[in-house]
Amino acid sequence: MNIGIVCYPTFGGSGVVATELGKALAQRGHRVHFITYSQPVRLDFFNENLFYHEVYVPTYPLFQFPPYESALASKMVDIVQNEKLDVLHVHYAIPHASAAYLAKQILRSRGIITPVVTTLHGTDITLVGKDASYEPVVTFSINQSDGVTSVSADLRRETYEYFPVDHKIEVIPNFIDLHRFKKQNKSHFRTAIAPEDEKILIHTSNFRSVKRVEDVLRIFSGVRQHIPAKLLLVGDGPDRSRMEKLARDLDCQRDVRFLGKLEAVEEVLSVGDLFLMPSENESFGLAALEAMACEMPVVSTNAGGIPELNVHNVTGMLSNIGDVDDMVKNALYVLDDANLPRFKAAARARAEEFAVANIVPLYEDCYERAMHAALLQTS
Ligand code: GMT
Repeated sequence: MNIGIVCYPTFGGSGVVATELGKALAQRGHRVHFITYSQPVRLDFFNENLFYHEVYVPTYPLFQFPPYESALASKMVDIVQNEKLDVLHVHYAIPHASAAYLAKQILRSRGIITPVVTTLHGTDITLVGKDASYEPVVTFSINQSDGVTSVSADLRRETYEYFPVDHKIEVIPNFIDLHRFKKQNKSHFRTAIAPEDEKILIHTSNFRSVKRVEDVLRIFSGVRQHIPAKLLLVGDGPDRSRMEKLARDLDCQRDVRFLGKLEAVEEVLSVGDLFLMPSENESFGLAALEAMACEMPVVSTNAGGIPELNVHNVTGMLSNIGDVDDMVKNALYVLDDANLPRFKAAARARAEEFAVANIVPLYEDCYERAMHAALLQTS
């Protein structure tokens, strides 16, 4: 198949999933064309089936907001027509699904049928999409797609609850490259971080309020009152300096390291004993899946789609949002040497269920059905 993928190319779950999907599809023999405003961060190797087309947004003094959506739709038209794409797969509804709708109509006027698959990733529905400024466009473009997927059953439920969507939504969860994400021998790194063999807790995120990084620090502070421990924080974002201050206020700054954004996150995850995800909302929780693949159990909230990944008392533990005391209790339970080995093994085993080979064929089937649906509409 000749597939076009549209996504946000920077760090962030939806862009990572889209890029990894494109790479996996290329390895399975499909030709994949990325259409984005800059090179996706994980698209960092050569493969004869992978192509990248940059969306250029010309600016003009009149434009307070350069019209990205128009430039994107025009680029989609160009690539679909000239590269003879069979399907367009857009990740994150805003503004990709509506730009795809526009491109589809333009192509149709030229006699070209273009099936569009839209994947909902989370905040495009739970945070941004619900806003009245976007809702009508989001609803319309979801309903106009030929295939719609969501990354968890919970996100599908939320979409039906908050949007007048009459389209069937198929759940296709996030997936993981188990060859890249596996526990590596990083004993020198572990010794440098935890010279007294302290337990290592890890959190990775974009440091936005939905991640509740404050709870990460409070959980760590509570754990440290009972056992020696270290905390590694990977990522960066708006809340970082406030969190650095909070670490000092909680007097645990000597045991907390802010590592910033990292490409090789799997190397850090390889030294961890417990992953913390106290998010307010999380449609799936890709960061937790990456940690689990590296044999880290997860103490998380039961928000959104997290329980569809993290199985309570098997791969980790679940608590209500904001219940820091419960998460401290759960973390101590998981980290107990009598429990930790079984949690670690179960975390990896659960992650293996989300292997590329199990999930990517679901997208291939979805493309086939979308192509069929688009053809039916025109006959
Ligand atoms: O987590 C983020 O804030 C980034 C966000 C994104 O859209 O890039 O991630 C969302 O999509 C990921 C991939 O499908 C999911 O694993 C994340 O759970 C989801 N984040 C939220 O729902 C907050």
